[in-house]
Amino acid sequence: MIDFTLTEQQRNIRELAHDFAQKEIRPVAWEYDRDATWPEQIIRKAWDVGLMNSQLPEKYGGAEASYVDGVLIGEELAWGCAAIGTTLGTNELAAAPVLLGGSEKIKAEFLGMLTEEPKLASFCLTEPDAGSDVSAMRTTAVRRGDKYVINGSKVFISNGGYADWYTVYAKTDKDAGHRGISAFVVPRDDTVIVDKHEDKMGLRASNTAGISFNETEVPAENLLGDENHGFKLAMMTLDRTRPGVAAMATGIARAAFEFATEYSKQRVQFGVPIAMHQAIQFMIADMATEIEAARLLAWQSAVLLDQGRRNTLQSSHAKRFAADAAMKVATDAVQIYGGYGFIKDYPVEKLMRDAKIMQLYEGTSQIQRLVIAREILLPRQVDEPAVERQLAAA
Ligand code: COS
Repeated sequence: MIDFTLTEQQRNIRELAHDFAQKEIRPVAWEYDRDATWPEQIIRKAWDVGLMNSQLPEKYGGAEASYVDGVLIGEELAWGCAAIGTTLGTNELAAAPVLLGGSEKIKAEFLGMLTEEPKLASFCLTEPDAGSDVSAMRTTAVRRGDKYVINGSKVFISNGGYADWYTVYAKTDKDAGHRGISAFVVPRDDTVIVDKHEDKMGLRASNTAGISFNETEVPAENLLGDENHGFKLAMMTLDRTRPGVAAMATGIARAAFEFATEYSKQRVQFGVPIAMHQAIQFMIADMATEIEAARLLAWQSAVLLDQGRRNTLQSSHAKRFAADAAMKVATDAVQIYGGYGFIKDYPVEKLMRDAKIMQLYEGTSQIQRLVIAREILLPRQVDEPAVERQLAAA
């Protein structure tokens, strides 16, 4: 049987996230967007009520929330503000490879750090010359005795300027392509330099930094999984986090849709509210359908994860569709507002700018299509639980 009814516990989680978005995020979202304000107070409050790190296992201080819970939270927080939603969700992205490949000691130390205090962690994969093409990364990690020494620069790192530790991908074998990448957990120290805080088109209250590692030493035990298995760890991480991005995109789309629908009932042109014009009704109808479809794809990709099944295909379906839907819905919301949609006195231009990043981060819409095409034309046979066991045992 297929049943899309949420359980009472899921409804409660969604309500908690919605109330938080309504009371704590929405009132400051547009001001924080204008000034690119770091949402420090909101981080503390979200951490206090359990809206951060919720998916971490109980033994490391998390709430062991399901992936479905994660997408419910993600949609509501992004409905409040996608920049603040991203800020609150980034710990789960950084934590995923640690959960997949870290030893018990490493998990207890680094995941525990996030749940004991409102600390932040970042995921460092992208480099100036290695965006979609992960294998082109140049950061290196060289083994010296019982340590690895990391050198290189990462860009577009969410929360990078404020993180206490980083999941860092680096080449341990420069000539082996994707099979020469390893993942490490790297505490912040004096050798970790925040090069730059990006001034962005949208998602402005989120911190996006350039980070460089300069002879950064980490103990060999900070290697996640086996040496040279980092690429798979990154892909498995993205399978787990792209449903959350799809949910956030759905949240942006829903916010734009609600504003535009309300506006269409108030704005009078040709003697009637513009909602009476079929041209507007059709736009509103299409927006509503796109949002429903985006949400269901996000839920499906999360359900598979909760069932312990591989979701690469569904994760990319969800991320691609929801991101493109958010961009279209937010653009149409601006269209419904007409000229007013284009000015900052009205709420929807921010949503259009925020929607754009959904088509870019955690894999562009083109990369999602590449993954989808490969999964259809050349399906990979991966025994993922076995991969996870192997990683966990390493
Ligand atoms: N889970 C587990 N393993 C995976 C996997 C997944 N989802 N996807 C690929 N792999 C494995 C493959 O099975 C293959 O394994 P072998 O080495 O045993 O053959 C290996 O990884 C390489 O896969 P593939 O040939 O598909 O790699 P490509 O270099 O062609 O890259 C894309 C694949 C383009 C999909 C990948 O680089 C990607 O996702 N890029 C976007 C990165 C991104 O999202 N960046 C955003 C910043 S992170 S916030």
